[in-house]
Amino acid sequence: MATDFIIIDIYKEEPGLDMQKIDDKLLMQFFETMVTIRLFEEECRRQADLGKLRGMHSSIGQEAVPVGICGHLKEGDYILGNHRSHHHCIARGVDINEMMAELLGKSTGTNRGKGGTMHIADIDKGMLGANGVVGSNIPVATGAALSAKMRGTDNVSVVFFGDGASGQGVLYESMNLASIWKLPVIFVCENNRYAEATPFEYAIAGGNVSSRAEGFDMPGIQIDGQSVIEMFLKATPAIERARNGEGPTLIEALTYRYQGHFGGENPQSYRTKEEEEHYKSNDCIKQIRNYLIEEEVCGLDDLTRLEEGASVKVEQSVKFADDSSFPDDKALYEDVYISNS
Ligand SMILES: Cc1ncc(C[n+]2csc(CCOP(=O)(O)OP(=O)(O)O)c2C)c(N)n1
Repeated sequence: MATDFIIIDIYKEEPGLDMQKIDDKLLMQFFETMVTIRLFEEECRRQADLGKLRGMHSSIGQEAVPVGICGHLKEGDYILGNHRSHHHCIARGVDINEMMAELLGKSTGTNRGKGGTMHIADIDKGMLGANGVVGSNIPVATGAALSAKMRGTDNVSVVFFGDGASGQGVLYESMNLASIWKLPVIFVCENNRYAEATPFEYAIAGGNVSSRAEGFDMPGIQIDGQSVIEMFLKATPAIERARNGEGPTLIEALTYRYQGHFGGENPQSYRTKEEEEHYKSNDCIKQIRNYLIEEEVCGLDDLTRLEEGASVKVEQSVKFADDSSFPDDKALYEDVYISNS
């Protein structure tokens, strides 16, 4: 079994967990959103098994990362994702009916059924897009941060990418520009231990991503990505720094994907069952569920109500998608840009 992550904080003192900064209502919202993501992803798997949806990358296991970060965001803030972005979208409030319709190729989808799982975008909600090209949204997020700064707002831009994407040079070009221009961007690397079948211990020199921040004169911090409370609280200084015009931060969220790299990948011969069980035993939803009960934030019946509500909404998303039509043939010629040059 691969060694467990060792949480390090090379550049800055690790911010403590001040539970005063997180209220009960927000904790329950986190639980509800994480359950919605999990059920939505499980439903996507069923839809794929029925042959209605193709080639998705499941975010099950990683729910706490965007939920904790997006807990800080307000109107006008942007997020960008990657090929594994359903959890980013739901955490930012994208409508799951429109997401499911998009996944099923229907005209009522976020992208009118023409984008699919790796291109979900909802500009009004501040989700500027998922993207199938690894690393490609990192400079887009940096540009969005530049835009927020030039317009004189205190809005921030967050980009989620994987440990594999941290090998792309564009991350370092973006970090450099963001640092010299003090752009309000938060680079969030979701280190789920593998880029397809390649373990991060093999591919990442130095063994971690966060310490690379030091060379760009910005804070770099590792956060336990299986704890939504840690994700939220420890990301606070990064968000405040960006809003205050002090510049970017690199966050490495230590997490784990439970399913194969893509929908149909099975078995995952590059990792052991013991390792999978190790992470599942520390599951992010179980953790917050136990916390809410143990700390008497709410009762079991409240949690059941939230779970049932999420389940109904996910069921309705399939009905909404099934009842929607596929795009007309003439839609082929819509949203197409022609250059005369
Ligand atoms: C530029 C580019 N190179 C290669 C690929 C093929 N590819 C798709 S996902 C992936 C692995 C990405 O790993 P990581 O960034 O860690 O994200 P994860 O899948 O773990 O969420 C690769 C190599 C791609 N889509 N784009």
